[in-house]
Amino acid sequence: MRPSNERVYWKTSEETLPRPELEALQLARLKQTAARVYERVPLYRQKFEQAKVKPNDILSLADLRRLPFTTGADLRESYPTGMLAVPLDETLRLHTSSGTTGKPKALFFSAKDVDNAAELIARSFVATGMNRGDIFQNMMTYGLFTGALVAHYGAEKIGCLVIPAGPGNSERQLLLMQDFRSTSIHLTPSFALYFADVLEKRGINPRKDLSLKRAFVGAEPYTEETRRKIEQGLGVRVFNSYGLSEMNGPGVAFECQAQNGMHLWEDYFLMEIINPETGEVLPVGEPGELVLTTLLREAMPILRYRTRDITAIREEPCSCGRTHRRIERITGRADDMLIVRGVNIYPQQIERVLMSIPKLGRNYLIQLDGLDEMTVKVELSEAGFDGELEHVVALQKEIASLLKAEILTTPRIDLVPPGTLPISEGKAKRVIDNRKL
Ligand code: DLL
Repeated sequence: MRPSNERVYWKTSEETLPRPELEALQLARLKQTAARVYERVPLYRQKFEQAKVKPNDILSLADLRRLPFTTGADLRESYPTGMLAVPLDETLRLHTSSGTTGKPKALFFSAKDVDNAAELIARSFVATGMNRGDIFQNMMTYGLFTGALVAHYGAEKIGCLVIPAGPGNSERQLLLMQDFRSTSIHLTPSFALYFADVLEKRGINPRKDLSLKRAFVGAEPYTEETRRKIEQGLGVRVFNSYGLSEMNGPGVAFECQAQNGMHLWEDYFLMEIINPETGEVLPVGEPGELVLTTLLREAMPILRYRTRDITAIREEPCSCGRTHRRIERITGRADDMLIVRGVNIYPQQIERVLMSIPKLGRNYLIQLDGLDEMTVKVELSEAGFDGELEHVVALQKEIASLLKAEILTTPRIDLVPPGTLPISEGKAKRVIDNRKL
């Protein structure tokens, strides 16, 4: 039954604002944000002085380029409270993001920030067709990670029943899904792939036995091939969800029903694409590193944050009517790039190949040893393979040659039985680089 109050937009006027008005709003908010950090955050005062720029110098959106970048290192060095723009007692929530090295980043939210983060998720979910009446099973990690909590409040705002399942415990997930008829789930691509294995093993046909309609999948990079595997395995439409703790968490950019890039919510964030090596701003459409500026953050505004995520901006209008421009699927992080025998390789290139081979399962691992020896370990699929030695060798050869065409190097292929590689409930660790040890 379709609920009578089904919405197409969460807030129509905000999402369909004509571009000139949207840009005027961005400029006003940028000016306020720059003035706020200049007055209140010593790190920014210092950066502005070094760049010989004052908040009043911002006269147009193009002047954004005159402002300094912020990096992950800035956030770590300001840990715990160095980047706060409000007194601590005006903050309401703390999330952290731990990178691969060193101190975590502490991200503070004011009451308004908490509400805005929920607004953006509500807006994102509604853009996928979720509405009051939908049952939202949140399979992201609750805690310091932004993924679950931010989405939780957004779904409640819409008026959905929210099941705060958290990740893991697949049997319980399945029980909840069956008994409460969850229609929408939120999880990482690696957990989604694993959960698809669980359903297959249990002989569950998700399209017949479950009520799932859609999965919001994000928090780590994945490919179109992986999206298709998840869609088949869980019987859902997968919507790509992009965000980062430094910018609230999830709800920064989200696919709408047109599923052709992710709308980046431009009334809350300014986006730029830069050359990750030189910092030069690139023309719209060219791929490079995404740089984001918060426009409404109170507790911790951040200017020109270097996300390290590689994508491109799309500015052609979307059939959904939203005027916020889109970004393409993230192809990887600048930091994830592997150099193997002199060739630059992103793990997603390997994933794309593996996920397109039906005889392979859904879990894989890339290992680097010694002098650039690469081994790709991948599970065989439950159904698609008989295990005959001859067939194993032929399959290994096929994978190696497909990979060679993609990454210009021939890795060793280790085919392993289904269910034998480490499973991941949150963000997967797909690369083990023993070369650095
Ligand atoms: O992962 C926030 C989030 C939670 C997004 C739930 C979506 C869903 P962090 O832990 O700070 O925050 O990690 C942010 O994860 O810079 C990207 O490298 C990566 N990432 C997040 N979403 C996607 C996506 C959350 N859809 C970092 N595609 C980001 C590719 C993604 N990478």
